[in-house]
Amino acid sequence: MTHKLITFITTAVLFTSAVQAQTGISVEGEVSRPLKLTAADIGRMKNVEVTAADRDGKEHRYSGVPVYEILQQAGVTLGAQLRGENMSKYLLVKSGDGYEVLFSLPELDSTFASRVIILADKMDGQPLPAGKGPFRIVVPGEKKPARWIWEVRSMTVRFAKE
Ligand SMILES: Nc1nc2c(c(=O)[nH]1)N[C@H]1C(S)=C(S)[C@@H](COP(=O)(O)O)O[C@H]1N2
Ligand SMILES: [Mo]
Repeated sequence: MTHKLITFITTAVLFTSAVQAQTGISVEGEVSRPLKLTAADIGRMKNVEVTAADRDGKEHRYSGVPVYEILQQAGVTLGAQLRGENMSKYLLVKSGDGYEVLFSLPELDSTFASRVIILADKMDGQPLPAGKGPFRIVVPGEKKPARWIWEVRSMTVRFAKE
């Protein structure tokens, strides 16, 4: 191989992994199976649609993966296991711009919560607008969208218990 070709391939590989690192989401902390989810992995998971009002009170249809599906895949203590000391675990979601938001596990668990909090990748059938994606948490039924964290990079489960 010529030097130029090797340089080209190396650059292509580095670029591809940089893009994947940007769009992928890691699930870590108090999980039995840490995950590095690519956009393709997320695309294969259960997809749901919710309707929620944005900051201006305008309703939109958002679709994506229920956060509990992702946590279940990572082996987080949900469902029948969400009891005792596990009741003091929380999920911290981090974004590329340093913004971080917190959820308790019961508000994400389908056996507790009647609303479904999702990791959205579409609004009204279209990919999320530039700067608000590629993945954004959407919390239906909340009066302000401050927890609708965009550019999601990681989800970390931890114990708050002292
Ligand atoms: N990554 C990230 N997500 C974020 C924020 C932020 O600063 N960074 N701001 C939040 C706040 S405080 C609000 S009110 C909404 C605003 O969303 P909008 O710009 O789509 O109306 O996004 C939330 N998601
Ligand atoms: Mo806000």
